[in-house]
Amino acid sequence: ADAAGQAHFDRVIAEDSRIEPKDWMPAAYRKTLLRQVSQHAHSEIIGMQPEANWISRAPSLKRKSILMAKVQDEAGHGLYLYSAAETLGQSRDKMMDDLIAGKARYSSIFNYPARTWADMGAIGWLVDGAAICNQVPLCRASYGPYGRAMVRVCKEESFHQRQGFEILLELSNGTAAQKQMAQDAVNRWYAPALMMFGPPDDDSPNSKQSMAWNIKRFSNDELRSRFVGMMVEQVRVLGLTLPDDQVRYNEDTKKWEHGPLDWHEFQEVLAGRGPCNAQRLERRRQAHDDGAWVREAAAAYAAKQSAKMQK
Ligand code: FAQ
Repeated sequence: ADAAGQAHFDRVIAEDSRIEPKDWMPAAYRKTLLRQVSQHAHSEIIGMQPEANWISRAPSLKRKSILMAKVQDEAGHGLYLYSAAETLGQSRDKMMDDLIAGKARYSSIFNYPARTWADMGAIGWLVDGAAICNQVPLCRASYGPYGRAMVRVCKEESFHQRQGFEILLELSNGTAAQKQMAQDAVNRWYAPALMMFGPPDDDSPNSKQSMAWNIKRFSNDELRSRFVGMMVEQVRVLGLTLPDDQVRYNEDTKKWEHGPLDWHEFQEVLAGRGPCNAQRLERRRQAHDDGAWVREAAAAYAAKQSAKMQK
């Protein structure tokens, strides 16, 4: 069965078609997808925190309702992604246990603090911008449930990015102090946003195989370079600047280049020693404990309903 399964798998990948949950797949394909999709789900859930912290401090009712909607969307993205990961054979409880035990990865970006209201603008513009750039190609990922989840996620992220851009635009056109606050937020989020794309290509152990399996379509550096090109245009409209005087378009390679990034800092954040790692995990543990009664009540209700059905 494995030989036939492998032949089917190889054909599907060669035809750039889709693998579905019940299809045979190589154990390593399942493993790397589970790794990426569960990390992605965790990122959405941990990623709610920097913005949720600002809901009660939003400067107007309109801004507050928009921010609440965005944070709720992130919860929704986490849920579709956990569902996609479950189709690979891992339970949601196990994934959540790994996250709160500090054993699972989530995106480095969410370990940085959101200090001012302008950070809501910078997160939407830069962080969601980077997320879109990375995730649009993932809509074509060879694993069906992941690719399909990405389509809806990307639509919502586009709205998120626009709202962030608009926050920055309004601040940039406000008082000198507001413009400075916007610039300061862009200065702080720029490099961490570039690092969201992962380590440089020659230090990215998973890229080659993931590209061969049509999970990733472009390398980390390729997507990072495209992102810089998008931001260069948009920052002009904002009337702000990128904190990087080495951004340039290389006519020979036809790629955007940027200044050096602090990969030591990236490794520190991945090792759990970023500015907010401990706080983010603690908050998630607390939320998990606080929600225990809801899970218990839902399970008791489901048991009661299924007992009624059997009568
Ligand atoms: N942070 O060999 P590679 C969002 C790890 S967007 C932490 O290059 P790969 C939306 C990597 O896992 C953010 N760890 O790995 C939002 C691997 O370690 P492992 C989520 C990172 O998989 C916005 C090791 O380094 N988006 O949430 C990072 O080929 C606003 C070696 O790396 C996604 O997850 C990092 N930045 O490429 C929500 C997108 N980079 O697993 C709220 C889907 C690398 O072997 C508010 N994921 N590592 O232990 C991907 O596209 C890929 O997994 C990459 C990494 C590109 C992240």
